[in-house]
Amino acid sequence: LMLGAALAALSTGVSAQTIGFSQIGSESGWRAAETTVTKQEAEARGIDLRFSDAQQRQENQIAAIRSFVAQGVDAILLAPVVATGWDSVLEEAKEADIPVVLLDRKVDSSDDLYLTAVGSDLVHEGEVAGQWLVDNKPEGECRVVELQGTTGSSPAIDRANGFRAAIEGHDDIEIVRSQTGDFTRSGGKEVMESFLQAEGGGDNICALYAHNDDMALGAIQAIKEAGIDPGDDILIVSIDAVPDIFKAMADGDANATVELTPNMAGPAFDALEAFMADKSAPPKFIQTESALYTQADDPMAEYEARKDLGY
Ligand code: GYE
Repeated sequence: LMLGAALAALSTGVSAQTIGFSQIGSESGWRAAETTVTKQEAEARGIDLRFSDAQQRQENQIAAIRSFVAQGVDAILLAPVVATGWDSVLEEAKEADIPVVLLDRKVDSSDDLYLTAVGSDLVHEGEVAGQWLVDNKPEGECRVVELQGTTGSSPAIDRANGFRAAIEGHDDIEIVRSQTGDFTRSGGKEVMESFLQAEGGGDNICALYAHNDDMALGAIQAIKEAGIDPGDDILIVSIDAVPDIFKAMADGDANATVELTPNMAGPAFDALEAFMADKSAPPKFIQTESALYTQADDPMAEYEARKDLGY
C-alpha cells in the first residue's frame, strides 16, 4: 500500500522537485554565502538540490548541465562563470524541456534559451562605486587602480563599464592600472603588490576600485604591508558587502561597498514554482537591490547582521 501511494505521488508529480545547481566555485566570500543560502532555501522548500562545483571551469559547468539533463531533473540553476559559449548546452536543456534559471551572472546567449535570470544590475553597481569616488575623492588629480573580476565574466565586464561611465567627464580622475585578480583575496593581494611596485609605492595612487570585496581585502593587506594607510592614503571602494569588508570599514581600512544579496535562489525558486504550477512565464530579468554602504553606516552592526549567513 505504501509503495502504491509513493508511486501515485510520483506519477501525479506531487513528489519533491529535483533541481540541479551548477555553481562556479568558491572564489569569494560572497560565492560561499550564495552556495549556503541556495542549499538552505532548497531544504526549506523540500527541494532535492543536486549541487555541482565547477571549480571555475566552464567545461565542468557544461558537463554538469549535461549530467543534470541526463538525470531528468525538473530544473537547473546556473551561475555562469563567463558570458560566452553557452548556446549548445542551453539548447540541449531546452530540447529536454528543462527550464534553466541563471544566477548572478549573465550569458550572451539569446534569452529564449533560459527561463529567467536573477541578479543585480552589474553596470549600475560599477556606476554606484564610481559615483562614490567622484563625490569623495580628495582635491586634485586622482589616479585610480582597478582590480577586475574574472576575465570574460559578466560582472567583470559590466562593473568595469559602469565605473568608467560614472567617472566620465571628470578629467581629474584617471584609471592608471587595471588587471584581473580573479575575484579572489590572494589574487587581489598579489596584483595590488605589483601595482604598488609599478607605481613606485602608494604616493601616486589615490584610490583602488575592486570588482569585489575579497580582492579589496587582499589588496588592503598588501597596502598595509607596504606601510601605506588603506582607507586614508588610498581610498578603497568595492562591491558585495561581505562581513569582513564591514570590519575593514569599522577599522577605517575600507571606505565603501555596494551590496549584493547572496539570496538569488529564493527569487529563482519562486519563479520556478510559479512556472511549474501553471506555466506562467516570469520576466526575463529579476533584479536584486544594490545599496551603497560607507563608514558612516555603522559597519560593525552590518558585520554582525551578516556574519552568520554562510559567508
Ligand atoms: O560579486 C563576486 C563573485 O557573480 C556577481 O562573483 C557575482 C560575483 C561576486 O565571486 O564576489
